[in-house]
Amino acid sequence: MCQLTQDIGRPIAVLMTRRGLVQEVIVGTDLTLSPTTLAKFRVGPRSLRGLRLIRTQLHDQPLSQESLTDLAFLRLDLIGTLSLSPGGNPGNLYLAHLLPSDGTGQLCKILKAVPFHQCSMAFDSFTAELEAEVQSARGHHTVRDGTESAMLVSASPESRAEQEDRLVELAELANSAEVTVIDRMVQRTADGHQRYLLGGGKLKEVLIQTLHKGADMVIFDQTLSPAQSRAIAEMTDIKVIDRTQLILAIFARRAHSREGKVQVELAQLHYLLPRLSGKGAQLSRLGGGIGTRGPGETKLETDRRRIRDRIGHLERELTHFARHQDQRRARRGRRGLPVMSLVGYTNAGKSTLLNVLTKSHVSAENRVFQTLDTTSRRLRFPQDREVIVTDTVGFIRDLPKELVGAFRTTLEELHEADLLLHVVDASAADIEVQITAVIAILQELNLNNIPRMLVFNKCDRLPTHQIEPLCRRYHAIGISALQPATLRPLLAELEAHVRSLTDGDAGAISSPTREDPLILASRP
Ligand SMILES: Nc1nc2c(ncn2[C@@H]2O[C@H](COP(=O)(O)OP(=O)(O)OP(=O)(O)O)[C@@H](O)[C@H]2O)c(=O)[nH]1
Ligand SMILES: [Mg+2]
Repeated sequence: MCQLTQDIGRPIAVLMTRRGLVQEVIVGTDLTLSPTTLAKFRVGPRSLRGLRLIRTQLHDQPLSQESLTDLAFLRLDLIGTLSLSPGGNPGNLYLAHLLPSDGTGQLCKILKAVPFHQCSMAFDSFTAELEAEVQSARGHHTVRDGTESAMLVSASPESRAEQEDRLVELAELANSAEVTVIDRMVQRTADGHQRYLLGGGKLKEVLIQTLHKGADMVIFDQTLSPAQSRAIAEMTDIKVIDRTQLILAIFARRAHSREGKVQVELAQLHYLLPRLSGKGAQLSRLGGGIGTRGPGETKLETDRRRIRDRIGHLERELTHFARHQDQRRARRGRRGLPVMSLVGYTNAGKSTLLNVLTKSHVSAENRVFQTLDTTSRRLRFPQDREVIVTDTVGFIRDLPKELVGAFRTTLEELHEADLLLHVVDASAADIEVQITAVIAILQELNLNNIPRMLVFNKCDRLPTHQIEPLCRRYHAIGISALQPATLRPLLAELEAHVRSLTDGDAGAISSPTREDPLILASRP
């Protein structure tokens, strides 16, 4: 190699396997590897690529920053530069290798330069040991067997603080999908219309950190356009998904009823369809989502047409469900019972409230999107008045449009409500954001002409002196679903409303809520 370099006056690089088989020879300074090589030697989480790169250089100098970036980004076993001594003989050898993630942030180690003929490194045993260390290193994170881990990334023009707030919510979503968060990265970008959502160099940095920390995937808080998804998949082997896919994955896990499953699969297919022009391997990463749920790899081998057919089939199935729902509603309507629907941000405590109001046992847990299916229960007031209380899927800001579309039938039930109880987690840090997000979705669903009552839940978590002023500011009724005694004012309010409905006296909602712009006393 040194002789040839001397002859042609340009550096030469060879890329070889652990057994010493040369895979590529690159002449010149541009070290871009061919996609065929990269596809043949894929790098998984916590592994090295199984390739080492040795190149010559005309002048004796240490490894460049670019070489070290290549080492980290390509996860090479080892990188080395061999300098030419005068006369074209091998001179100094500069070597560097990756380091296992140990929490120090140190990515790689540069070895002391040695004259080529004095290099005593046994590559075989060295790489085997290094790979073993890399595989066992997971920093201080414990990731349960069979689950995945992720690096969370936000890249937007919003302030750092705003982005960090959003990442808190993204981490809750990840938690709900049983994905362990390894680390978070925030990047302020000028505008979101880039090839990769964030600059190419920054993306490389994100991917290097993800590989270094041994995370299984990157989750972006922002929606990746189909073009961005494809561009990123071309650049890396790592699974890169966005918030929408994460939410879809949670829904896929939680859907129990046939109807719920159909709705989720529809949403996933609608998300996938525009992203379906990539090649096989990319495609599987795009559609893979989390775990094995969602349209799996085998299904993805089908072409767009088959997916369209499937969408058509599922949509017909949904229409069938919708018809059944109409019948159910008609039955209920005949009984003439008023319907009160619990709506609100996910994890606000809707199911807990339904349970305590109606002495039921629907599942309520500290996990976003616990509820997907609608549940209806009777609530009996003294004087024999009865209402139906329904609990349904929670909302979240920037609810993926694929989901709104797919959950139309579930959400359509809300049109039957005589009153919407908007349940809010009063202890949430971003209560205003959550309220606004819910109202925006209600508007989008054309539900804003149904009378609405604002209920601040989890008041037990607030200092007592804050509860009253907070509720007054928003014209809300404060409760704690965990403390039944606190429900009295709410029950009184509800009963008054029911009386107004059954007695036809629409104005019976008592003050102080009457002037509340959020509460419309009656339907137009
Ligand atoms: N401290 C406190 N916790 C509550 C209260 N109400 C509910 N929670 C807790 O909040 C968590 C979420 O409650 P859920 O009833 O599942 O909330 P949800 O609105 O139905 O949530 P999704 O179905 O995921 O949209 C659970 O861990 C509840 O125990 C409350 O008044 N005080
Ligand atoms: Mg619930």
